[in-house]
Amino acid sequence: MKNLNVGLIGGGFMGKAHSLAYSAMPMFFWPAPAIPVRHTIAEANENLAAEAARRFGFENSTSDWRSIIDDPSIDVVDIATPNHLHAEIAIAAARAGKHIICEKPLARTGEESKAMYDAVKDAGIVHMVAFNYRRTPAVALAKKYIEEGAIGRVLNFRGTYLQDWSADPNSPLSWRFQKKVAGSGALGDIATHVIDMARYLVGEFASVNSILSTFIPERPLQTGGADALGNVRGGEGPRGEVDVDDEVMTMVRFANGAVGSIEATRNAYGRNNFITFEIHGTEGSIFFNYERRDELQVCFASDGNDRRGFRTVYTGPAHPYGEGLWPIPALGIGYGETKIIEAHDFFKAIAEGGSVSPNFADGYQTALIDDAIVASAEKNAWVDVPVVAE
Ligand code: NAI
Ligand code: SOE
Repeated sequence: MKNLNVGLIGGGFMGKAHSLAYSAMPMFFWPAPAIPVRHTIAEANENLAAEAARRFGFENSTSDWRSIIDDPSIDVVDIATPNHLHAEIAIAAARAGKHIICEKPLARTGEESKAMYDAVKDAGIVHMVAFNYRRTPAVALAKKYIEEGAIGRVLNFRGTYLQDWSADPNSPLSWRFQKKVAGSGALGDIATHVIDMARYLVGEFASVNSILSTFIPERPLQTGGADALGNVRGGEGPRGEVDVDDEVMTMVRFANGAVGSIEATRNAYGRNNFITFEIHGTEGSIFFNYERRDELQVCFASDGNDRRGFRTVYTGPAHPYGEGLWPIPALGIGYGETKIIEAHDFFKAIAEGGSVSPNFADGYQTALIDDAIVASAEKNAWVDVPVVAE
């Protein structure tokens, strides 16, 4: 069992989640495919970096992410910065031969994502984009049922990602509301998670017909670079322009003939991490809600007429990733577990010399879907989605 040295860039929300995953992965999955060593963490300045190293258990800290790229003892580069830095860091890391896990969205646009995908292909390293929600055991169970034909041919996918952390116009103008940093708003930030699950569960998108809206056009300027996710109100201070979408709605035609819809907003009072999908097939239906993520609701047409209806399967040892997680169903799957599973699958691919999904090809394909959604909203028309050539 090898030790693999990790250089983590960004010590905010995702820095915390990934550090937790590196420390806990061998505790859950034993024997571990490899042991992640928390070698170096980079932050925006020396103080933040030193604090992050202490807090997240890293041996070294730096305010210059390039020193991670230049360090020959680092095996894995983990990109957990705001979106505008993903491409530059990933391309440099690929050229240095590092394995890379990059947070979602892969980048701000399809063009940036393509450059990243080309770089990792040329380098022949293991690459992953961190769409972790597909690794919720109940979501992977839905995939298993679909692949086994339990709900027949998929006809319809109806997905949502609803949050309310930015519904208050006084929540600050974090980097998530700035196009030059984020690329897009609810689209890249949260709709992409549902797009990833739709591709995983149903298949490739053929075309989209979309609406993008910006309901809160300005917000109070925020101090500090990390996103407070609405937890700090801006009050009466100076305000700046929001130049990204607040809300996205899109209809989808899938290449296999299924149809669907996806909605995402961070302004839905009362919704927190309301990631849902309902999938209808010729032989049954599946419903998932991340706010009740231990559960998968299923209804099979083969059930007798007098007992047909949704029933709840609680995920546990009999289900995907069950061998590594908790010994009894419904003990509680959390956000952390999705990141621990993600780390496991990434390190397994490195240890075995294989590949893992979702990878940069998936991140690039998702960015092409995002670009098509933006073009569709601008044209007020259906737009075809190009497919990444592998
Ligand atoms: P955050 O704002 O909490 O943290 C970002 C950190 O990066 C900050 O601490 C900031 O100081 C640091 N940073 C900025 N410039 C840097 C530089 N040049 N060098 C080193 N560090 C630098 O942001 P958060 O929420 O952690 O988001 C980071 C990425 O993760 C984004 O791409 C976001 O879309 C993604 N994300 C993914 C989630 C998921 O469920 N997969 C959840 C939350 C975020
Ligand atoms: C904010 O909307 C956010 O942190 C997103 O950036 C993540 O991707 C999502 O999983 C949780 O919410």
